Amino acid sequence: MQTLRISGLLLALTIGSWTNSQAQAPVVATFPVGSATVTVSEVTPRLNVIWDMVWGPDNFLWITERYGRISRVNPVSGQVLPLITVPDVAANGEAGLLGMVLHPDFAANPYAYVVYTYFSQGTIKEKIVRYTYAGGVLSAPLVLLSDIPGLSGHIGSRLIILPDRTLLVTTGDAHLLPEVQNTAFLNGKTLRLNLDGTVPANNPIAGSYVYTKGHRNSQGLVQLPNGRIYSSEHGPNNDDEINRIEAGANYGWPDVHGYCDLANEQAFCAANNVREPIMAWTPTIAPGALAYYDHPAIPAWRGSLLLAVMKNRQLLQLPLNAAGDIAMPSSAYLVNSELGRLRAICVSPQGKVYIGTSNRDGYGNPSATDDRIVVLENRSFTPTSAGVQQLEAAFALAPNPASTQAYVRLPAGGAHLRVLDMTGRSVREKLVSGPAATLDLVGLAAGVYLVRAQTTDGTATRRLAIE
Ligand SMILES: [Ca+2]
Ligand SMILES: [Ca+2]
Repeated sequence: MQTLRISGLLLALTIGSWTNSQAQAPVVATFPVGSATVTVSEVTPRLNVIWDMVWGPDNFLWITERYGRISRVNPVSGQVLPLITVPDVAANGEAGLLGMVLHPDFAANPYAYVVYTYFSQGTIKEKIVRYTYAGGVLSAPLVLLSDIPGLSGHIGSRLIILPDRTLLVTTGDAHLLPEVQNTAFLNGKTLRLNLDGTVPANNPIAGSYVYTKGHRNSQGLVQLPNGRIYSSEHGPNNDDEINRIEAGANYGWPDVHGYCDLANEQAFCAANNVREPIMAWTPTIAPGALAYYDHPAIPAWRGSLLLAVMKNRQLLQLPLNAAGDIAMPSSAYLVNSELGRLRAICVSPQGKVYIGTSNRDGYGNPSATDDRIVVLENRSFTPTSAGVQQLEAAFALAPNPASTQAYVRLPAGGAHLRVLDMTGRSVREKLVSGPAATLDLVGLAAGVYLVRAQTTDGTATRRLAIE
């Protein structure tokens, strides 16, 4: 029995009982992913444009609906527990209540951060507000940043909190194109804030919230455990994008669409140090939220971005290579399924993928039960022992790619390390008795290897590129 105390709310839950009750939910679809079978079943129906969905420290889904409501959803029973309907949300066209993130130390700092549009002197603006959770409600709004140029479309906006406890926020261009390349304006940017709303001292431009510029309408944002940040972005009639977000970079809009491949774009890109997307789609697909999957429950998805897609009605798996680029081919699931437009996505600690549909957003054909949350899971997966979970959590290699040596982090008791080449042949071995070691790589040819750590509990494997 795992017990969590959160803001005076005592939640006792037994992980095992979930699996049993979840298995009884009616099946919407099944499909193969590698050797696994993924089963899709409904968690809860009759919501209204699920814009964001995050896994809470209480093991509930926390969701925003675009018209303004924030709720906790029991992932087992599907029960929706409303927390608040934000009173000043301007839900107009694509605008409304958008992204949400919870404080990573929620027990000590029970805060939900949301971004939404509101009316200010007759025009739509966007703001970032912190709410405090207590007693089953969100209250005490604290505005961190307001007056971001807004509109009824092209307003982003997804939030994440980085390990240094700063907040990243994507803003859309709000159709104010001359402002997008101008760092004096906050639209068409990724912004970085301290959690009290002040500007971080180490932002790329002193005194400015702007972290990156040149974005059109970014509605997906995720950081991987290795620190890399990815965003998804809507293009016009061409060039939807996946970008690697790096401090101070320029992503080209509106002068560059997708890659720097046209003559006029090449000139602009060279003069302005434009960062090209790592993937672009023409015709467009309308990319929604991004998640990162790296759980053993669905092995063929490990190390991949998962992208919820609206217009093209599918879930895309974008496998990443060691350099952080997308390793083609990508795989599409739930294409034109009865679920329709997919917008919100999150992965639970048990390796289940939760998706929220967006059929009531004005672009879809909603059914009576839309919008819905569904869960994608490998029902045959048996969670591994606590020892293997500790090994999986601790085992890490750096740098990656490496050249002459790699530093290895392991559980306290160490492990037997083997470096395997792509034929599975062991090319180096080392017995390690503590939580850290150095692997000597001198003499190994450049390429991709597997590093396997074996303990008495089991094994874990990581990819290592040697350059
Ligand atoms: Ca771009
Ligand atoms: Ca182009």
